[in-house]
Amino acid sequence: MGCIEVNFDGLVGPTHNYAGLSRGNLASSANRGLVSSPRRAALQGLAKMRMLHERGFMQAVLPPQERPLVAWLRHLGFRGRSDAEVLAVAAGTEPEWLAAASSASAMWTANAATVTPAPDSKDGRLHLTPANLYAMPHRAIEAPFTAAVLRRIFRDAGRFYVHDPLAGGAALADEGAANHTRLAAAHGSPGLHFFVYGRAAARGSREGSPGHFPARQTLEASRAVARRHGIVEERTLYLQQHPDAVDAGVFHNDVICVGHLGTLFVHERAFSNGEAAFGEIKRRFAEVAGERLRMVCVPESRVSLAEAVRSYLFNSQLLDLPGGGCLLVAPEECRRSDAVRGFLDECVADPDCPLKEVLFFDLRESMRNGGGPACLRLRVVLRAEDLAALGARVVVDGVILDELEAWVRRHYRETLMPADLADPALLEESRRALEELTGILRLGWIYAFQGVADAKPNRLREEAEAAD
Ligand code: SUG
Repeated sequence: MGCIEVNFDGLVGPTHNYAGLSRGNLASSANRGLVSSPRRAALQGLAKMRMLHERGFMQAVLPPQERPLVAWLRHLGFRGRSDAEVLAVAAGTEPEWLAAASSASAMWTANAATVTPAPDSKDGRLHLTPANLYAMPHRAIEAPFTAAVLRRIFRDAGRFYVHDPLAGGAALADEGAANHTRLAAAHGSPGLHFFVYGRAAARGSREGSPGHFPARQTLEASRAVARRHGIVEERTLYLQQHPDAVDAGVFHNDVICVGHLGTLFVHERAFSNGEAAFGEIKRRFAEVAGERLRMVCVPESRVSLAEAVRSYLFNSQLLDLPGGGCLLVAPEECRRSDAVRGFLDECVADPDCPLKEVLFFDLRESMRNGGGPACLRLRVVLRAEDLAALGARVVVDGVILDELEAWVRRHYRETLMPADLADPALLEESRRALEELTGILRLGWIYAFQGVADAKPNRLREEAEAAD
């Protein structure tokens, strides 16, 4: 099957800010209350998209969500005659809910969904499960809109199947592609899907779980996603995150591991039972793909777990180079770390290492919330003919990137402080920006403020709470 990989990057929203909402995400906690720059954040993201597009990679974009999500604040009982009054009431009584309702966290599209390409599903369609992001309220409210927007884009039911987010509460907490890796000989060949979870809900107890920080993804959620996507059992593998890694700030597996086709770049302390886990990945990959996995395993002695989290080395993108081998798209912070830089220099100089080139990107605005290059993109492997079936203008070229850049410059604030979240002018500006964006991306009306019910916090979330 002739398939290509498309990276869907999240467009940073106009309310990008530092609210310290994610316990266990060290950057989010450390940068709480800092002044953010929504404009710079969005332009940094677009610069990454432009560079990869110009290098010949297929690049697409997903729109920001509506924030502050006034419909959710009303759902939580904050009342007012106008939306501005609702913001004022929330800000004056429980400002943490206003912060949660204002987060631009949907920019990290690696958490938008888990994706199973057509060659791996029993019915031959591309399957997507929007992540319920159950672990954190400011992220859990993303799920309904994510499902709605994915359904707009992947609307051809003969080719694509966008499932509902998993219901069932904490036992089925799902963080999407950030905890899933597909390894394959080629994009169109059958892949090995390895899912990484933080805790097994059925065991109930704390067995193998981190002691300090929350483990977000459950084994049960990963299994449910694999089952509903129709991946044959022989091509799945479930591994547990090392509890020390979670406690060191690895809140998603993509903070410590990245895989692409036949290459895996990983820290030695990523998984419980490290050696056995690596052996299992290699053995299973060889069975599925019929070739050897190229694994680059970074030892603690070269880059410590703490340095890996500080630099976000593994939250890099791996992309195919035309001459063979991989391009690593890494955060700028890696260049500044002697240990990381030294390791990467050696890799690139070694003819046996699959990493052939490294590009560093300044994504500081997103990084301060714990989001590196890999967090910002959702990989979707499509058949060439699927591209024409996409239901919006989301695959970017130079023209669209220019339009999006001008749009950001027209609408986004240079700076934002947590106290600004209650400013009714910010709400108006954000809505004006999103209204215009639906036109640029030809999405049609999709936001709750445009009267679209699907985008509102819906009954799925209430079902989940009831089941808890
Ligand atoms: O869920 N940060 C996000 C970062 C997500 C990164 N994604 C991947 N690793 N794939 C999170 O912790 C912080 C928001 C704040 O504190 O204002 C936040 O939501």
